[in-house]
Amino acid sequence: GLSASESRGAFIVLEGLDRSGKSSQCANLLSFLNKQGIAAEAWRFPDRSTGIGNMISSYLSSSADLDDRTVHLLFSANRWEKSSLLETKLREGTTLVVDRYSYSGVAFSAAKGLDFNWCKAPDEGLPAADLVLYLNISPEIAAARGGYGAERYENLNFQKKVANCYKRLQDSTWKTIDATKSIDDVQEDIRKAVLLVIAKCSQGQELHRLWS
Ligand code: Z5A
Ligand code: MG
Repeated sequence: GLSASESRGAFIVLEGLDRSGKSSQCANLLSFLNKQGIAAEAWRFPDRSTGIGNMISSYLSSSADLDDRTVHLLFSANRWEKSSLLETKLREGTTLVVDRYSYSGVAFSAAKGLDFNWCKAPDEGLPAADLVLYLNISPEIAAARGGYGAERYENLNFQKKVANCYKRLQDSTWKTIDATKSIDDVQEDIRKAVLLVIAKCSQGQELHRLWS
């Protein structure tokens, strides 16, 4: 683990329903941070580049059918396989802007009907985000945006269940962002919150672990 007082990068996660704008905001945030001279990388989960990520990808595109618990554990394993690199990056002072993380893992699987605490268990002990930016939008407004409907979970009823599960995960590290504003206005709100957390982490804020 990281001792208090050691300067490090911040672990920022963007969460929210499908089409809430996470990927667009991550890309904008990364170029903003880099322009400010802040060392930062953009990551995303699932990381489809690994062997496990490949299995997840074919499941999401519906070309492979997997049991719900099996796919849940694959998503979790996909985070564990990246976790030591993730910690190394933070310790080296790199801020990570991460598009989805364990919070998606729990929200999506619990929305399918799996037990909420069972869903949390495999991610216990992973690095916890310093800041979770929850891009808040109704499933109806999100569905009206481009590209909706291509993958497995993209239907209104399911997205409503996901939103309820996200609510149960919120703690003091979460900041709710109004994702119905324009892309630029959402980005403004995100930058303010992110710069504060980056400053705290550079002063040595301790890295926490899920789920504490
Ligand atoms: N999943 C899981 O089950 N378990 C896990 O552990 C994890 C994930 C980690 C793949 O995710 C699926 O995996 C996902 C959860 C599940 N479920 N599904 N389906 P993904 O991250 O690969 O999903 P995605 O396809 O990249 O996109 P997304 O997340 O659905 O969208 P987004 O990144 O939030 O939005 P966007 O791509 O930035 O924007 C969407 C569109 O809206 C685009 O046309 C934008 O130009 C437009 N947009 C964005 N912002 C705005 C604003 N402010 N106004 C108007 N229009 C906007
Ligand atoms: Mg996305």
